[in-house]
Amino acid sequence: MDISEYGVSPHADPIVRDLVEHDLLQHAVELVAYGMTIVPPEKMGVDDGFVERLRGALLRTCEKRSGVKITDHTTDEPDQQEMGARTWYLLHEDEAFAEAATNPRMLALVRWLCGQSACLAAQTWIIKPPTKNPRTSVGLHSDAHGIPPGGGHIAHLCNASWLCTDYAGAEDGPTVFVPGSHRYGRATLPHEATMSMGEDAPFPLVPVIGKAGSLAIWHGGLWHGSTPRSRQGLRLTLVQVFTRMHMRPHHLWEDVPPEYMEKYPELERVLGDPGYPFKESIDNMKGIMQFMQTGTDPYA
Ligand SMILES: O=C(O)CCC(=O)C(=O)O
Ligand SMILES: [Fe+2]
Repeated sequence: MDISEYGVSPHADPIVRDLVEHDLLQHAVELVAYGMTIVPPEKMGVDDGFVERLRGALLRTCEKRSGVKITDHTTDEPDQQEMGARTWYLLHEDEAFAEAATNPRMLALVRWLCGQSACLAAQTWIIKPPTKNPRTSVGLHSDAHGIPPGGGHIAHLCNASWLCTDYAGAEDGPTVFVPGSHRYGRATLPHEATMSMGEDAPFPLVPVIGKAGSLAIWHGGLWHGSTPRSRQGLRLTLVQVFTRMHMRPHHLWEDVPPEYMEKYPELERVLGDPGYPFKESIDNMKGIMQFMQTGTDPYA
């Protein structure tokens, strides 16, 4: 018996059929059980050309925006700070970003997590040289910024990241996950964010291991961070955030008369000045940090 053939769940049926057709059922199960999965390139239907196009697009955009020229990503080691300032808002920069956002097998997994109405919310990159200062590694966090405790188990958003270089082991300084933490239903508290992710980590951690061209996809509420990189050259990743429709604003409030703003100062706050939406860079970090606090405190 194939339940999807009964046609009584018109939203779920096409997703289930896509997952079956593309041999993605193991990955769908891993997303439910662990909150994360890594799909190898051969199952994503991508060839070496795709990874090369995407890596080229990342390197060109990085050079255009930061002036940092990377001629050989396997040996060059530019300063991370210089490359890390204007990493967002990529779609218009290169067609490879549109290709990456619409891979049908990726979308089947995105829709499995976030439903048929899932929208692309953001694209950004990680270009990671060897770690000089371990404190600059990314601490444990959830990507579900702003979802307060009590937000439940459903994925309000997910992260669908294309690995653009091989992640072979700890030397690559990979993303690491706390499997099952998507069920905790809250972001990490400050002391959890700064916890060690080495041998003495208080949570069992699973690293991303996969070839370039793999997709690492996770439930937005899953706790993760990354460990220091020791390998020569750069780790390159295209990060994509997909959200459910309810995460989008109804209005952008672009036409509010300035005299209203002056007369009703509270408008600035209630119309939302949290730092979203933004373009290439986050220039309103203060607002975003406050917004992230709602991940652990519903009154923030
Ligand atoms: O792999 C990393 O360095 C961090 C990744 C991360 O936190 C993310 O993509 O949300
Ligand atoms: Fe993250």
